[in-house]
Amino acid sequence: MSVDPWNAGMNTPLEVEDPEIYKLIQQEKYRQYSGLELIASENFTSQAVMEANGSPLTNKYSEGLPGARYYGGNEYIDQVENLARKRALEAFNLNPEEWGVNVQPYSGSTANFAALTAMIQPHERIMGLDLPSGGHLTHGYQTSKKKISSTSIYFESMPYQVDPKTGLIDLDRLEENAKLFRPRILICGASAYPREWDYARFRKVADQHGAYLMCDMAHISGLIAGQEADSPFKYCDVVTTTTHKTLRGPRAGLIFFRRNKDAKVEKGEDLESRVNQAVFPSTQGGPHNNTIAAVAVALKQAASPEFKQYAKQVIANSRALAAKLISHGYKIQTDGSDNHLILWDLRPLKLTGSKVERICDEVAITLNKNSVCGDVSAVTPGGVRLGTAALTSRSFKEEDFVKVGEFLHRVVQIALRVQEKAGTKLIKDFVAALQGDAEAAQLKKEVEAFATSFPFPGFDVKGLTPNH
Ligand code: DSN
Repeated sequence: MSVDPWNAGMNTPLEVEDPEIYKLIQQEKYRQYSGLELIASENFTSQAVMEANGSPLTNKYSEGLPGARYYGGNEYIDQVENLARKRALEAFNLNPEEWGVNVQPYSGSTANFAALTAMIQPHERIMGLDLPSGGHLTHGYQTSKKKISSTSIYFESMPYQVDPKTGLIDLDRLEENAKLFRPRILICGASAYPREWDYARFRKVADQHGAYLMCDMAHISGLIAGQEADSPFKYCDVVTTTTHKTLRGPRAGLIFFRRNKDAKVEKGEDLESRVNQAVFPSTQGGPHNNTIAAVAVALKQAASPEFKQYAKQVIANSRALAAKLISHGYKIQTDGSDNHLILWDLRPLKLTGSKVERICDEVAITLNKNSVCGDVSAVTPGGVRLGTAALTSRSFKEEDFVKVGEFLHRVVQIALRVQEKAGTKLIKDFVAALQGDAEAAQLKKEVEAFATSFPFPGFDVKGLTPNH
């Protein structure tokens, strides 16, 4: 059968149709496989999740909710979204009489903005953990010069912080400041906080001001689903999460809301209706149905007994890595970790996070620079953030993380030597001095040999090479 010219290529595999993009995908696969992935917000999702994510569900518009769409043809899409909603509640052991969930947010930032939009009016007040203390941009981040996040542009924000001496959230100061600021929403949850949350205390503070308590559990939602971290659901009114960090799904967001929160208000004005309206039509258009299907798959996996074992191992690995770094005399914020992440304070070594991140990139270790408590500038943070979720998905155990700690120790030795050679503190001189460094090249070889000796989930790594 002849093909119309405008349809040429529509049934051609990617490799043939667009070799440039195909090659870049292959190279990125090799990078993921051959390196040590320590970014605390990343993970490796499963083959089943990726199949659903790459499915023809991407072709469908379905604005609205199951059973009440603005477009026809949603018979199967409704079933997919209903399954995702049911599984989301099951994964977190929630009673559907008490909790509902919207599974349409495109990601964590949009979920958070929609959640705030649902609960309060523009210019009402929010309190979240300050970004340099480990909070997320969307918890109201602003600097003294500029309102950075839309959550500080459209709402009035006052942060709470960690105690610069202990690295722990200063709850007494939070409570004191809340008495002056009188927030309408108190936000708990963070992007870089290695310890458990005292949700009961947060609830107490919220109640002193008749405020909503919202938790952004994005980083630890997999640990909560695996019942290896305290659950915020007992205390919160709204809980948001991304689905691709410790939860190990595709990139997306969820908003859980209490069904009985505003029992006395008129139908259509209750929290459930407001959350659903805030997602669509207030802040989003058509849901990404392929992603919602992939989220449903990930949530099924997260409810399994094996996932509980995974969550347990993630934490055991994090503790093993923290202990290894401490054994080398390094400073870890809060001196350890209760979850999947570690904040490594490099300031006692007179190194910056940017330099260590740069060398790690050179030797196939991926992590990110991060503020540590007491940092004055967010532009040149004094530490790095490490996470164990991704490598645990590659079957790394405690002893493997001890080896990762050894590699990181060698990175620091190289960084100190290169900094000395550079002669200045400037990153450009540091990068120049790193060029052609034989010790870094040797370390990269060893890191890659180590990383490629582990299994890789989600896709076939056979035949992958650095160039294709
Ligand atoms: N960018 C994510 C993180 O790294 O924590 C949060 O959105």
